[in-house]
Amino acid sequence: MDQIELVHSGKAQMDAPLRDVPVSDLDPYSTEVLSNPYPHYAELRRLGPVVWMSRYGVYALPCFAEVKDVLADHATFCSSAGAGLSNFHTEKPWRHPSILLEVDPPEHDRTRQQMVRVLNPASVRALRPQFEAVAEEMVRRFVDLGECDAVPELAAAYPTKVFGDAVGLRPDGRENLMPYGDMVFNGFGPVNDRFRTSLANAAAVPGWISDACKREYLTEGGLGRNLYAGVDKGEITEEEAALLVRSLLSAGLDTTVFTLGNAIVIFARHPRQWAKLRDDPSLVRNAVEEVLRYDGTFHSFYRTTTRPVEIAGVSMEKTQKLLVLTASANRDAKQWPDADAFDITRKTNGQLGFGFGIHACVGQMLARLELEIILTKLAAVAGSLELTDEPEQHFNNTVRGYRRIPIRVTAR
Ligand code: OVV
Repeated sequence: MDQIELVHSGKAQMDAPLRDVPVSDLDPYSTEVLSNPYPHYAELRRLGPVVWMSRYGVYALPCFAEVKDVLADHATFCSSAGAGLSNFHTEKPWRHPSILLEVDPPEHDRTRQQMVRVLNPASVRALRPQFEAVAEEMVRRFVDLGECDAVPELAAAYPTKVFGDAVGLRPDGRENLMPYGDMVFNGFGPVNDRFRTSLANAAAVPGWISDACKREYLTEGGLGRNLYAGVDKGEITEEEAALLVRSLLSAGLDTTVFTLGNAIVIFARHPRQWAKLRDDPSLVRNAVEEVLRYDGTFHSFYRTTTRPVEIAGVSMEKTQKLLVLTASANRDAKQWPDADAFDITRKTNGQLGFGFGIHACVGQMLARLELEIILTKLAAVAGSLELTDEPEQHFNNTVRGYRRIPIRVTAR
């Protein structure tokens, strides 16, 4: 506990208890690192599987094996102290903690079960016809435009429409969702200017979100309203149902928006891979996994030790925050041959873009469906994808994506 008090204060003596552990003063949240984190991840992996991050008083895990081991052991490496840098046992969370992400078993199993009741293979399968119909029209329009910004025209427009409809949100007000996601994902990092600005610039957003989570706001038959069936069965409270809807709204939109944008940029930069996908659309599912491995959206989160423990020979105390670098693990050459190459035909099994273990993305089937449908339609309708200018990154402490993607698309 007392060690964690120091975590946010960045005191220099935090490296005092350490011996024989590689140390890095890298700031993973600096604009420079976020611009292109991969060389920095490579340097962390070179230092070792456990690296003391002296600025934040946390151990970083940049390698595949240790990331997977830690995520597999939720009893030793818990989520209830928060999935971000802040320790909920010693610092006041900026919002009510997620009752899905930021809890441990047995509480977690109960809420996860409620989420799976509404979000499961059958319910996701049922969404496909509607998702395809919207994609058909949107992708055709996008290709007809010839030259445009792919973010508003496709990457942001598609999930906002289909995911918003699936949850059962009203059409108006959906512009609040991306700024909210921005706060949530910045909130997993330090209280830096980036986080403060995302809160300050959108003061009305959390209020809109909390209204949108209420039973009476949500359309009958949508995922959100379906969560309230658990209340009627006496399995959760009305407040818990609202918080589960909030989880959908927090984690479900900007992640898919950014991943779609990332996919478009990656394929524009790898025309041979794009040609391969157009020639063989059966590669689309693996292409989605490779996008998530190669330049995925969710880059990192935290776990907290529940007891003294050793990882790869490094001993640590109880209540130690661990920076779990899934995006670095996805580039670890010990796991992935030619890890820095984007190859939609490679074996992608085990990529960690959706996490791993009991907290692995509960919406991953829905995300995959959106990505698969858009890439399939695009491969059928579009010829070449060509960036007409450098895409502009959207900087966030935890998720990686673009806010502008100037592109020229030819028809097939
Ligand atoms: C995985 C994730 C990201 C952001 C928010 C949440 C979950 C949540 O449950 O609120």
